[in-house]
Order: sequence, then structure tokens, then C-alpha cells
Amino acid sequence: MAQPGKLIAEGKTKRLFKLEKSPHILVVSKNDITAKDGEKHDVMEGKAVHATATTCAVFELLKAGGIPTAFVERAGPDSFLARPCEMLPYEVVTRRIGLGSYIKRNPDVAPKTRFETLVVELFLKSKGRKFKGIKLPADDMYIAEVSPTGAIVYRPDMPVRVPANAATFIPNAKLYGKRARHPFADIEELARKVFLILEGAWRDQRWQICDLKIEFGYDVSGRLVVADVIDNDSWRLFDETGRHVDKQQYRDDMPVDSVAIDYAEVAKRVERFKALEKKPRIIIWTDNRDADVSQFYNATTRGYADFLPAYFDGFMAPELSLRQLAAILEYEKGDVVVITYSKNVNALALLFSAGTHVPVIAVPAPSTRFTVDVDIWSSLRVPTGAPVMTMLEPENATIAALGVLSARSPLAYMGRRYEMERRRLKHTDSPRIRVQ
Ligand code: C2R
Repeated sequence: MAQPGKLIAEGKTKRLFKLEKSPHILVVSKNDITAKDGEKHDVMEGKAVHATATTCAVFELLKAGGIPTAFVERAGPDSFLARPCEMLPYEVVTRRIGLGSYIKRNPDVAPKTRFETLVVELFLKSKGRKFKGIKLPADDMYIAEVSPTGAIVYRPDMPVRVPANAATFIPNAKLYGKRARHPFADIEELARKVFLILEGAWRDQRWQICDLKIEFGYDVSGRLVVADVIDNDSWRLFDETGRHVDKQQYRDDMPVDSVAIDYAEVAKRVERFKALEKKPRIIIWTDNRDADVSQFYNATTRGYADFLPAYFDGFMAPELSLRQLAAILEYEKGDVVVITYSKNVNALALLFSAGTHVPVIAVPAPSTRFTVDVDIWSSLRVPTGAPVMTMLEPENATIAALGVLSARSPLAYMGRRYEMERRRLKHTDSPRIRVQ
């Protein structure tokens, strides 16, 4: 186990240590639970271990989903290793269900309203109602607007446009320090993706993550990463009956012993995230060795599933093709969708959908002998028991495959849902960080 060196920082729920002979820092959780700006404070037996188990499982899953994080690995029952970071002064909150301070700022929105496009909000991290010498009316001020000269922040616990909520201006020099700008667009994208991965992972257990607070930093190479911790204090989480299993219980004065039972249950359930780290598989099967299969994966679909290009002439060698697919499925064990990319008569898609259980999507490849409008009928008019989905565009076939795979895989869910919500955002008035 890593031996802690010098104490670098201590918060309400954790201590950070420098390590001898290691570039990493050690994050050691405490058993403390606090609420209401530290007014409420208790010691919860086992919390440090539950928090560490939760944070480590969450970061491992995020890593598998391609999210850059400061997390390295678990170091002990109550500690993990992380890369040192220059932290950004924001709490970044993503919401699917309207609760907590959102309802205080937007009293016209009914509590538990579901947002089909995630709401992302930023709050300014401050202590003792001060941010780098600037006095504030409250801590965790809501960042309503970022202008070319600075940020305009408001109290987080009341609507922005009421007389009692006077604006405070934070000039760029204070907000950004030595850097010219903070990457709000990158922060927002990562916050959405992190939330979607966790939403997908909890969906797998029929639980709903309602909102989530994360923090960002720059690692030593200057890369923006998700840092700090993500544990049962960081989110609001409903079980299948809609009951809070998170820190809200403690805020609402439930006895600490009862809250502890839920923290333990959450820590136990995140163990199931491990099985979700494996990316599902999309097999692109073509009957033409020279076919360009790269059209099936591009910047928006790559990374959410593993693509396996396969070549075999299903028309000429049906038994062999089926046996080869069966062997791949046996080896994979996980979730698979097959996309066939063949020209002329679509023998491959029919063969596979009749001969295996996995979903098959047929994409007619350009052919010199037939036009697509003739060829397409070989994928549309198919016998019962050999269902084939047909897509003309390769990219759409991949998106459809991600949709199928998203039923179980949080990584595919994130891939499908992120793009869908990004498109919707252009047309809805869902609140966003306003950057001028
Ligand atoms: P609010 O609705 O209060 O803004 O919180 C909360 O637990 C919740 O999941 C939104 C979400 O952010 C989390 N949060 C924290 C902290 N502040 C907000 N964990 C904090 O200061 O630690």
C-alpha cells in the first residue's frame, strides 16, 4: 500500500497526500458526512471505504468510456491514487431530474421534472463567502453568464432575476488565473458524457441518477480531466421506487445509521459497473474484400463500441460463414450487433438473421450490376423468422446498432444519447452555460 507523505490539503471528507518517490497523489477518504455548509456534521462508520469503492468503480467505468480523468488506481480500502491537477474553481452540475437548488432558482418548474436534454450548470467554488478576495453574498454562486470580460454570478438559492439577488461580477483575471480562458465547451461536453455513462450504468439496475456534481482540473500535461471524487455524496440517486439512496437522506435529517445502510448498498452495487466496462461489439461483415468499411465508424460513433470488420462470402460459403459468426459470438460472450455490407442479393443478412439470434442490419453496398432501389428488395422482402433491418447509410446503421446495444451498455447508451441530445439542444431552449 502507498505510504502517505506530506499532507497537501484537507477537506471535509478527504485528505490529499504527496507520495515519496511517486508522481501521484494519494486521496484518503474520511468517515465524515456534512451538509448545510458544514452546519450539520457526523461521523459515519464505514463511509471512507464506501466512498473509495464508489469513486474507484465510477472512474474505472469512465476511463473505459474514454473520459479523461485524474484517477489512476485504488491504493487501499479507503484511498486511491490520482494524478496531481491544477483544479478549476467550478462545481459542474448536470441534471436529468429537477431537484434541489435548481427548483429554488426556477420555482415555476415542478420538482422532479425530467429534462429530455440534460441541463448543465456551473457554480463558483468559494470558501467563507469569498473568491480570491472578492466578497460574495453566498458560497457556490451560480454562474449565469460568461462574458468576454468575466463572469456574472448570482446566489444559487433563489431565482436570478429578482431584486434580492444582486449580480456579482468576477473579472477574467480572477476567474482564469494565468490561463487566457477556461474551456467551457469542453467542460460541458465531458459533463454530459460523464452523466450519460453513469445514467446508463444505473439504468442497468433500474435506478435513476437525477443529478451529479463533478470537478475538473488540468493535469501536468495541460489536459482537461475530470478530477476530485465521484461518490454517493456527488449525486442524487433514486432506487427503483424513487427513494433517495444518496446524501439527500442525511440533508433531510434521516438518522446516520440508516443513511449508512444505503451508502453500503450503493458501494456494493457499483461493483456491477465492472461488467459494463467492456465495449459491446459491432461486426461489419462484407462479402467484398475491397469494401470500404471505414464509413461505418467516424468521430461521432467510434469509441462507444468495438468494430470488428469481417470478410466472408456468405452466398458462396453459407455454412462456413455461419460457423465463423457462431465462433465469434461464442468468443465474444458480450452483446453483438451484425451489420452486413454486401452488394447484389443480400444473402449474408438473411443467412445470419435466420441462423443466429443477434440483430442483423443490412446495408446494401454500391453495385455495378444493380441499382440500390432494385437491390434493396432483397433486404426488405424477407421470410418470417429471418428479420433484417435495412439502412441505406453506413453511419445510420452504426447509430441504429448503438441504439440496440444501449439497452445494456452504458458506453453505447452514452454514444447514442449524447449525439441525440446534442442535436436536440440546437432546437430546444434547454438552459445552457451562456458564453458570449
Ligand atoms: P444542488 O441541487 O444542491 O445544486 O446539487 C448534490 O449532491 C446534487 O447531486 C446538485 C447536485 O450536486 C451535488 N452537490 C455536491 C456539492 N454541491 C452540490 N456534492 C458539494 O458542495 O459537495
